[in-house]
Amino acid sequence: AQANIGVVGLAVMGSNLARNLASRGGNTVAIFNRSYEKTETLVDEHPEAGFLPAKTYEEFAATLSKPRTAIIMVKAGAGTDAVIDELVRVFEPGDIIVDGGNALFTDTIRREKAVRETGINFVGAGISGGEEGALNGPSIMPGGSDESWVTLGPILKSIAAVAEGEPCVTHVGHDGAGHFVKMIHNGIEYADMQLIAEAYDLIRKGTGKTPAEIADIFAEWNRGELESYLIEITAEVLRQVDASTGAPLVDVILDQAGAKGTGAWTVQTALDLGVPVSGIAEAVFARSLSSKPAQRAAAADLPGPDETLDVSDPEAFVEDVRQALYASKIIAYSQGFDAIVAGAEQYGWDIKKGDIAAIWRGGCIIRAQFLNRITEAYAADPGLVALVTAPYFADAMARTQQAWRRVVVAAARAGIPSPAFSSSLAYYDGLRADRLPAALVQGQRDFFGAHTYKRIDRDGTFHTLWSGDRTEIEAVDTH
Ligand code: NBP
Repeated sequence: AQANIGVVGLAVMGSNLARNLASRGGNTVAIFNRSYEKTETLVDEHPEAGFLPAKTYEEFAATLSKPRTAIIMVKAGAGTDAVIDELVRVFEPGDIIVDGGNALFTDTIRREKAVRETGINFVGAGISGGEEGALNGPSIMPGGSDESWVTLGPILKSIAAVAEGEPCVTHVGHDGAGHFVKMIHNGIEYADMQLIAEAYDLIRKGTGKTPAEIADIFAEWNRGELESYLIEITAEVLRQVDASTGAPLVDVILDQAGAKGTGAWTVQTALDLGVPVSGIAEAVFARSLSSKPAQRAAAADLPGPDETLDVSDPEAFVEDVRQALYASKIIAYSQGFDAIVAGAEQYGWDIKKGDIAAIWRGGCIIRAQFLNRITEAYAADPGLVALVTAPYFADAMARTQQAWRRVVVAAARAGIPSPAFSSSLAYYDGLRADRLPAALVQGQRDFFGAHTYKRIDRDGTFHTLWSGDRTEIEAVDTH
């Protein structure tokens, strides 16, 4: 028997993806793992899948029909490089190697270039949805060549999540485009989670409601425009009671958030591209701050405000927080799409923004009702300069911005940290400002570094002779 697809790496993600390929996709699946016990276990536990196990890379290659297609699901980094070397050794020109791990997109660009020289196709594919998604349908963001998409497309469509009848997979763009978009997805996920956490914190401190009561609020929000997987699971987490203490679980979990690095990658990349992804950055920094127990302990006695959050009308306050959350969330997505646009320009990818929003509607962690609105916005105007300015989102800002301001003011007065809410609002006000104090910054730069400036009233580049008689001269722009 021959397999039409293979999976290398049978830890939790790889095993689940292999089972999905067999059960939902109806594929014949060859499987390989560095240590053979994992392969044996998977075959034994899932006879229904009809897996074709291989003990060596040679056997794995011999089991696959041509063009051979294999998905790597191993620990990102050196493990991925090691597996690619082995597959290149046993595969032939025209075959396809897919990396489904969480690779940094620049690694994917490097690998694609190196593998292409052997005549083999290399596809970096972002796969989102965790273990559950891998088994029942993830959102898949493949890059790579058009040629590989011909073979790979139908296979990936057979295992992807389905949203409103459409499989949540599209050929994102060449080489590292898929892993780039997956990285931005994770960045947005960081922002979304932080915003939800800030909303919870403000409601709890402002109204004294219990986590279980706040769970009901989130469940209610999940029936409206905020409907999303993250809002849904937030209600579940808040409702959970700790078995050993009887306390709400959220109260016994140590308040130090971990991170695996994809949020930081997004921010580092955005800094390189010059894109202000401030909501995502604040979310990454908020996790970093939470995980500094020594600094937090040392600062615990620093003075705070005299007032506490005094909410006279809890229902109105909760509604304000809901609107602040929605407005901030729009900013986070708008910034994430700005980063996609800038990345596409920098790396020469033809990325269809509306299609990206469409494949995020199912399977992945940020799946949400409002992604349809994003797809519509880019369909109506493919050259949209900022998502937040599209009519639907501009209307949403008009509707929510006053509540958003009330929430940020209340949080600041009561000393409740809300970095993502407040930085998103500052970004929004920065975008819409008629004049920015960037003019003064330009003046400062010209003063100490002769960096020159432009004028609003005539063309050219200018410099003031700050250490001389302070007259202005026309300068040659060397910057
Ligand atoms: P792990 O990231 O824990 O990796 C374990 C697998 O890598 C095992 O199969 C292991 O083989 C194999 N491996 C390693 Br480590 N080094 C190897 C090498 N040099 N040669 C061959 N195989 C090697 O597995 P996972 O948690 O299933 O994640 C797989 C990928 O999916 C990762 O890139 C991860 O970042 C990504 N991921 C994505 C999501 C998501 O939501 N999208 C969630 C979790 C993970 P062994 O059994 O012989 O040690």
